[in-house]
Amino acid sequence: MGNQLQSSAQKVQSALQALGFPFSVVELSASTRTASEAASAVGCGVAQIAKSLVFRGKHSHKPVLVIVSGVNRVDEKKLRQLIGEPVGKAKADFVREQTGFAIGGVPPAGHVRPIETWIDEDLLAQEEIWAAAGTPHALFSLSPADLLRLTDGTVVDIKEEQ
Ligand code: 5CA
Repeated sequence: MGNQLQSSAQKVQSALQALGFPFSVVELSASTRTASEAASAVGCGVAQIAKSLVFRGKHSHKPVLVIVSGVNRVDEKKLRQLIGEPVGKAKADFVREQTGFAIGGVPPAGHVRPIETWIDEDLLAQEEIWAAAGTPHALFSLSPADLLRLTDGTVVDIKEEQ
């Protein structure tokens, strides 16, 4: 049977189970720290990687999670329009405090507290996507429809135009 997961990956696996999802976290020896590394590690396209990026409202200081396709960048002006205040990229310690996970392994759900979540519409064009599962060596796969159910996120046009 499978090997034991590292504790942060196990935290994600347990959270997924508790939320009623059957996804299996897989741990790879290769790095999955970046979207392109993650895509190479599982043999999928970079567009199929769901990056979970944390931003911070500049006035409210509230965390905002944006889940974007691995090939896209978040347009902070579009995010500002959506949440009604300017945003900045969260610093590493804020990410850990708000999600319970370190950058490079932030999952789309299973955080220490609920986070307002926005989802890049481009992810819906994929049949299968892969998301981080707590560590820079752990991922799980799911459909875009499951990502919506898992995160209760809102699908939006959020990418920077090239
Ligand atoms: N495991 C991979 C694939 S799912 C992953 O987590 N990728 S990621 O893109 O969602 O997370 C890495 C992101 O963290 C980078 O895109 C970058 O935007 C952000 N990041 C990296 N270093 C820092 C830093 N020092 N401060 C703030 N954000 C950072």
